[in-house]
Amino acid sequence: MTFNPTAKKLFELMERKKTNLSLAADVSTAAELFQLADTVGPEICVLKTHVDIFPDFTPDFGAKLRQLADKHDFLIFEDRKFADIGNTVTMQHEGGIYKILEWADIINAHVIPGPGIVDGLKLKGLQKGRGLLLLAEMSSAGTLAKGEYTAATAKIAADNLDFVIGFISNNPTGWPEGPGSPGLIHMTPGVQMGGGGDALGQQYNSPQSVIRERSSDVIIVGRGIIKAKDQAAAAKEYRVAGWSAYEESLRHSSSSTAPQAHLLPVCHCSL
Ligand code: 5BU
Repeated sequence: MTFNPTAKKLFELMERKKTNLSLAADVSTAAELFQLADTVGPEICVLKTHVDIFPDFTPDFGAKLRQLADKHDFLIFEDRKFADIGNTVTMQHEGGIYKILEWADIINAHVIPGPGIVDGLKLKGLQKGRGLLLLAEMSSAGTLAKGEYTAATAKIAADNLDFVIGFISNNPTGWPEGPGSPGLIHMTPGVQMGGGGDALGQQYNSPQSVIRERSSDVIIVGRGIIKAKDQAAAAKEYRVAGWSAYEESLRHSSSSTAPQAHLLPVCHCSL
């Protein structure tokens, strides 16, 4: 069970808004990002950013995004994928021009350097109540994050339940040693209604498959929404698909003996 305030906030807002949709807001400018966040904000639990893609980034980026997060009740997840030694990631998290620590509720990290990366991010993140997702699997073809690597990631998470809130995963139900400690959340990118992929190795599964068959908790959708003619309508469609699959999972699981990772968060961890 995670003992992290950001995890608690997330579980509560998912239930309040009836959404397990995260938007991957990979648009061309920060101006477009703010517009998009305002449009789809009511449908999402988490807005996922790549802050380093915006040519019009300014120091008030974080404050503007936080205003939108408060207005629409969502969390901000900077998909920075930290991957260095603890000392370096501490500086990357807090410093530079982006100052991610100031505005991102959730960050993520590869565990390729070993557990020191978690200690490094925790150094400033814990006191601010931030949460960390570990990259246990990826959605791209040929990913090396699998098998023993995934199992080792779950172990690092289990050793850091004050700060780690869950995983980026692809198929937690297929993990040989189970989907990690109870109460940790699984977020899964590579989601589009029709499945398929792109020309650069991205692989898509439907919301139903990700939540029901693969036992994830949160669908992360980018181009499925961004490229739609009507982004608000597309976001609503993904929210409804994701949430109804989640509810089906809850119903199914209460009538089976198999515990599922994503049932436990919703039972309000004792924080
Ligand atoms: P898409 O447009 O839905 O394909 O966008 C997917 C987003 O999720 C994009 O921001 C990626 O950087 C991110 N992503 C991913 O696609 N696969 C992964 O394994 C991880 C992140 Br981790």
